[in-house]
Amino acid sequence: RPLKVAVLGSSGAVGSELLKILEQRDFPISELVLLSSERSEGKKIIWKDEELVTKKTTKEEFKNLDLVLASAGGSISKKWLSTIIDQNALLIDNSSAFRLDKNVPLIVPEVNGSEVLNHDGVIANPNCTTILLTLVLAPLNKLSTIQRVIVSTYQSVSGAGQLAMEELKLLTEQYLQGNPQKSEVLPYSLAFNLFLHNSPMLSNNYCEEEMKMVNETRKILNIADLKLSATCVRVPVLRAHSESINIEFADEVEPKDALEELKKSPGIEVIEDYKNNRFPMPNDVMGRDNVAVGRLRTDISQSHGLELWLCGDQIRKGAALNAVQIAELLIPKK
Ligand code: 11C
Repeated sequence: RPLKVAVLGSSGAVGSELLKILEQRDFPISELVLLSSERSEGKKIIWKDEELVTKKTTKEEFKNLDLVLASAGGSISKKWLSTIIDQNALLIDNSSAFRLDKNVPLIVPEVNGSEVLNHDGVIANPNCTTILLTLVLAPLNKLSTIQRVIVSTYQSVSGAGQLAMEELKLLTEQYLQGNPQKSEVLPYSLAFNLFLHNSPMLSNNYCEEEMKMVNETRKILNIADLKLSATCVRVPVLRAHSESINIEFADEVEPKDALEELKKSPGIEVIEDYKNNRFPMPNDVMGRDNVAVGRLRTDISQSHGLELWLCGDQIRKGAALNAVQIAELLIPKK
């Protein structure tokens, strides 16, 4: 039967994409409830030719819901969790609040979709950089066991939300007009600039985002002691993340074998043209579902090493699409 679904955080960058994807994929919905903060209440949104209005999130609005897709931040998800569970509804949560909890599956459908049923009312959607990374690591791990991963990210501004996207456009215009730029959403202006990821710094001198990549990748791949080190960088790109990935395997993995494996893996496409020096770019994947990989080459600095590059739309596969794909795993196939 079609489900009564709520989108919590419906006016944000991920929330808006969730609505688009639910429509595009014809997700079976009997009623869609758009929940938002008080600030964004009353916003009119056209969904499937119908005008819906965002409502302030109150207990009342959760009545008889089957599914809540949340993208309003961890504290909001935590606040409403017991209400959602009381309704016997399922929460698919895009925040980091529950990701490492033992009884909360952390799912990338193409990688560990089989774990989706092991939940007590909450399923977590991983961090965007982690989703893109694990999508590529999982098939390669079949060729030879992964020993160590070094990853550097080039993260778009969409990961910091809708307002940060608007700020990048504004500050770029101001830069071009020769005006001083003052950033209010992000700590520094990203216009013609980049900086190390703006998440809180931890005691080991990795930032939160970098440690999310470590801990979440271990959980999704089910390799508790996977050696992984990440450096996360924010770049002036609107909505697609890129990653440079160095993998050390137990045995030699030929780039052509890795490429063949990735070509047949769902959600991945290869863009690799050495003659013309043409490899994935953020613009190739913007607004698209597939993650693009390329530039596979043997690491000349060590044995059993492989280098590769990927780009994936942060708002789609990095967030909203992955969440909807998780929900689709739970509905009977047509
Ligand atoms: C970014 N990955 O690009 C972040 C945003 O834990 O879901 C999402 C943070 C998260 O800044």
